[in-house]
Amino acid sequence: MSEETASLVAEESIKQSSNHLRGDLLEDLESAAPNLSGHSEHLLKFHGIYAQDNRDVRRERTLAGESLEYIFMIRVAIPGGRLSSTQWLAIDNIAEELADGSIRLTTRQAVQFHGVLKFSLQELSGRLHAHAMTSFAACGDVVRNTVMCSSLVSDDDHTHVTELANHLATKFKPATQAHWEVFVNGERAASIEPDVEHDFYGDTYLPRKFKIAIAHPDENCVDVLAQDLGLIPSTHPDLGAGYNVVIGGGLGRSYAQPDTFARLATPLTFVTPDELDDVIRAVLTTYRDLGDRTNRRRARLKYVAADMGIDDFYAEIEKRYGQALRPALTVELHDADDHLGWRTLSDGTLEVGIRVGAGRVRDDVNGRGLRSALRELATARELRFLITPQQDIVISAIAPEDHDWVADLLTQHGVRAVEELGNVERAALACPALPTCSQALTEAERRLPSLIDDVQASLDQKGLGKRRLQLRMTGCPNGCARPAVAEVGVVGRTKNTYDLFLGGGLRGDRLASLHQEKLKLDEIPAILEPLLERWRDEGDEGEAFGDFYVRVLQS
Ligand code: SRM
Ligand code: SF4
Repeated sequence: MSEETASLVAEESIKQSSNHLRGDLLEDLESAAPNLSGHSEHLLKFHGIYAQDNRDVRRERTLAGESLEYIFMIRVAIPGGRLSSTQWLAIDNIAEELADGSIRLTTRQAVQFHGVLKFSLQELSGRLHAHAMTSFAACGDVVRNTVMCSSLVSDDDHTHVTELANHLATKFKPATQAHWEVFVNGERAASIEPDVEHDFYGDTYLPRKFKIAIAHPDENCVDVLAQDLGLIPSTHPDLGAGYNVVIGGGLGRSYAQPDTFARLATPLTFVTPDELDDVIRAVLTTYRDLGDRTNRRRARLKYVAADMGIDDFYAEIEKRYGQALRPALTVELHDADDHLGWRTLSDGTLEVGIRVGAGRVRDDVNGRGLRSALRELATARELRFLITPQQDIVISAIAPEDHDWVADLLTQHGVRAVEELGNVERAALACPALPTCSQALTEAERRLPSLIDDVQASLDQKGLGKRRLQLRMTGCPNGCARPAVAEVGVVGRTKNTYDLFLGGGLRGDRLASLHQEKLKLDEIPAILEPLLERWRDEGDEGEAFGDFYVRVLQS
C-alpha cells in the first residue's frame, strides 16, 4: 500500500470497493438486525439515507444495557422543490404509513422522512420511484439537490430556469444503477455488464458533497454565495442571457478543527447556457482531483480555493475547461423574499406561500393542522407544491375562483395567514438537531418557537415589532439552517450553550461575526436588547439590523 493510499480516509476505500455504491447493502438490508454495518451506513448516504438513533432514549437504553432505537432518515431530492398534487399525496401517505407522521421540508427544497425502520427502506424507495421521485444522490459525495428560487419555478418567463434545475439534476446524477437494484427492485440486475460511472465521478466519486443553486436575479432566497457553485441569471451586453457563476462557498465549521471556516463563493465567470455544463464539469474534475481525501472535515471545494489561492485555483479550472474563462459580470444581490402570502402569476393563476415552522409539516394530536390541510388541497385539485429554501411551502396553480375555498380551508385547519405571523417567526429557520441528528450538540428545531417568542418580545418592547429580523438556529456549527449568513445566528456550542453570531443579512452577501460565545438560550434576548435599542435610535431610515450591526456596533 502506498503512503498516499494509507492516509486516505476510510470512506475512500469503502467507495472504491463498493462496485459503484452497492457494497453489501442488499445483504445487510435482508439481515434480521435493526441496523446496518458501518460500511453500509456510509454507502447508504449516497442513496439518500442516514442511519440514526433516537437520541432522546439513547442514554436510558445504554444504561439499561439495551440496544439503541435505530431509525433512518430518508431525504428525497426535488430539483427546484417542485411537486404535483399526486406526488404530495404519495409523500403524505409515506409519512403516515412508513415514517413518524411528519414531513420535513429542508433548507435545500428537499423532503425528509424521519423515524423509518430498516425493514421499510425498500418499500419506501419503491413508492417514491412509482411517483417519479427518488432519494438517490440526495446525500453522499456527489452533486446534491439543485436549489432555485420558487418565484423562478412559478413564473412562465423563467421556465428555462426550471428546466435547467432538472437538467443539472439529471446530468450530474451518478450513472450507477445500484439504487434501483438494491432499493427498488431488491435484487441484482440480470445483466452482468459492470455499469460505467461518469468520468467526473470515477470509482471514488467526489471527496465530499457538492451543492449548486440558481438565484433569482432580483433576490437571493437560495443564499447563492453559500454554495459550492452558484448560478445567477444575468444578461451580458454582447452575449445576451446567461449565468454569472460563483464558486467555493460553504458554511460548515468544526470546533475540533480550527482551520475550518465558512466562506462565501467568489465570482468565476459569465457563461452562456450552452457553455454551462462544460464549466461545471471543469469545476467538478478540479474538485475530484484536488479536494482533500485525507480529512473529511476539510474536504469541501472552498478549502481547495483557499489552500491553492484564488488565482491558481481559477487557472486550474480554466486549464480543464480548455479555453479562457471570460470575466464574471458585476452583479448586485438583493434582499431575500420569503414568498409568503398570496400573489397573482402572469398567467392569472394564484399562489399562496405558507409558513412552516422549521419545515416540519405535521398535524396536532386531534389530526388537525398543516398536514391535513395540504392533503385536502392535493386530493381536491391538481396543484403545484413548491418547497422554498426557507423551509416553507408555496401552493401554486390555484384557479382565481378557488381563492376563498383555499383560504377558508387553511383557516379551518388552524394554518395562520401571513398577516398573523410575527416578523421574527416569518423568517426564522432551524435545523432538526435533537433527537435525530447524530452531530447535534444542542437543541434547535424544538427550541425555535420559544426563542422566536423571546426575541419577538424584545423587539416589541423596543417598539420595533414591525421591523424584520432574521433569526437562524442550529444545533452545531455545520450550519444546516445557514446561520453563518443570518442577521442573528444562534449556533450550538456545548450541551446547553450557544454561540451568538450577528451581522449577516437578507442579501446573503456577508458572513456574520461571533458576537458572544457560550450563552444559555434564555440569555440571548437580554444580550440583544441594548443592540436593538441602538438600532432603533441610531439606525438610518429602513436600515436592516445586520447592516446597522456592521456599520455601527461591530468593533
Ligand atoms: Fe446539513 C450534515 C440536515 C442543509 C451543512 N445535515 C447534516 C446531517 C445529515 C447530519 C449528519 O451528517 O449526520 C443532518 C441531518 C439531520 C436530521 O436528523 O435530519 C443535516 N442539512 C440538514 C437539513 C435537513 C437542515 C434543515 O433544517 O433543512 C438540510 C438538508 C438539505 C438538503 O435537502 O439537502 C441541510 N447542511 C445544509 C446546509 C445549508 C445549505 O446547503 O443550503 C449546510 C451549510 C452549507 C454547506 O454545505 O456548507 C449544511 N450538513 C452540513 C454539514 C457541514 C458540511 C461541511 O463540509 O462543512 C454537515 C456535516 C457533514 O456533512 O458531515 C451536515
Ligand atoms: Fe445536525 Fe448540526 Fe446540521 Fe443541525 S446544523 S442538522 S445539529 S449537523
